[in-house]
Amino acid sequence: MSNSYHSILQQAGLASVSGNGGAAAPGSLEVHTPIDGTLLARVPMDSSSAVAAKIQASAEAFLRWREVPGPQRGELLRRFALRVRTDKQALGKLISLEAGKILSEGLGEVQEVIDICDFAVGLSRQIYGLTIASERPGHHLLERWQPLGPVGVISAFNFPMAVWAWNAALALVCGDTVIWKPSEKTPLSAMALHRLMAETIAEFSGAPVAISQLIIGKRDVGEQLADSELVPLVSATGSTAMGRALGPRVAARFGRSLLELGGNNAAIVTPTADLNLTLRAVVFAAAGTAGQRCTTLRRLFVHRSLCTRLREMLRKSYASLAIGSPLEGGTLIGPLIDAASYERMQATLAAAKAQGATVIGGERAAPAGIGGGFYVRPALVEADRPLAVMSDETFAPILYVVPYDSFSDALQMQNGVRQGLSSAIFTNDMREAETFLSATGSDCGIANVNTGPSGAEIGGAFGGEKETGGGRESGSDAWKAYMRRQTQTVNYSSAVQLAQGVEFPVD
Ligand code: UN1
Repeated sequence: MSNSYHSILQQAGLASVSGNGGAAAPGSLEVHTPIDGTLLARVPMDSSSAVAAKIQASAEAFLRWREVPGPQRGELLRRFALRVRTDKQALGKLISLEAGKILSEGLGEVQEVIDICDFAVGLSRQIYGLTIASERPGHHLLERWQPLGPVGVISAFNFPMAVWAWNAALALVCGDTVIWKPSEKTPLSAMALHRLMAETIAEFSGAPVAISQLIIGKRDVGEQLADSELVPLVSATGSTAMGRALGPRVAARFGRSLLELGGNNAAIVTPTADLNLTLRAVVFAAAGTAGQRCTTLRRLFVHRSLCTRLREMLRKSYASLAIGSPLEGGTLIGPLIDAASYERMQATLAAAKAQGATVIGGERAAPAGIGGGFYVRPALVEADRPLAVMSDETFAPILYVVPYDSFSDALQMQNGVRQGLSSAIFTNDMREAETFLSATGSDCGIANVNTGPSGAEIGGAFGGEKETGGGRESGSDAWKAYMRRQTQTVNYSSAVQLAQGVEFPVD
């Protein structure tokens, strides 16, 4: 392994799992960098009895953690965020190395971790309930939020730190404990971040160390979390196929799931759009992160009067995108995560061609000095109407560009897919913008005006409708998903009074 990779692992506190020359135990998890395929580490996986023990320890830790006052729980998150700030560079580089994101996006992801912790610190003093008007004299009706229990968090490779943090920061201040199963493609990012949390907890008196657990493994580990009656909530980010398998398993035991699944995000470009602004926003949203965000822009509907012009602008801009190692300054497009992802992209482009589209780009790229890795030139797919292939999410940089004639057609095309995560409109027409944001407009969880569908701030609730799974994480009142709602009635009169005027005289 190159010295630079080794030093990234070392700076992130992972020297012990790397650099052993591949002499690790059989059956352990191999981690390769998507940059050039180098083996970074062989990580030990948790056996099913180890997973069961961690779930049990989490359930026991919950019994103590739920009694710690909210603001003190917030103090734990404040201290954790200080550590993350100190290690931001090291963690950002590790994300680049393990997930292939360009450094600025790796650092941006660590910033999301910090931001949600700050949010959670504030939240820890704002877990408000309600006082409700009682229909009975001398009665007090309340709604109160109680800690829920151990929360399972299953995260995806493309946000190997932030997705856990959105869940864990809220869950921990809500008095829950957390059991994290990261993607098997990115366990190192999880180990590095979780180590900081474990150290923070160890130095924090009053917090049992088991309130935050990390389990490394494959699908069977996720299934164990899904099936455990000790885990009242499983929050899972990943493909729709994963959610379709997981959701019913959790529901079968009446557990709750919070699902963030596939997106198939669109943007509409109307005649009054500022084209320079639109171009910049579209190229980041569609090609940034090599098309591997669930909020990535995949479908662009452009008013026919602008379509030729915007297609030309996009072709020119795409041709100049710097493809290469995500660790190099100046690179805008890093590698796809693996060979399977590359194959799926090529299959989708072949299908688009077969359905009559013109494909520009999409071919494998070989950045100078890198032997290995699956780099691609981001693809533009120009079609005259929506194609069958556009109804599925391909987790790669493919942007379909389709003209529209009437605004209502554009809206219909944008909403006409099974997924409902994010959406955008580029316009300076107030009526179009407001219609897009109205009940008859975008049907997605996120709707933006003059900014792309990706790169959401943590302050808003994050998630989407339809096959995206309906879950909401991160800001706004998403914290309520991590708590148990309790309606409380207190009778401070000296008489028994039944609701609805029911009479039941007893001697
Ligand atoms: C994801 O791709 O899984 O809005 C989440 C964004 C990020 C989150 C993406 N804040 O692009």
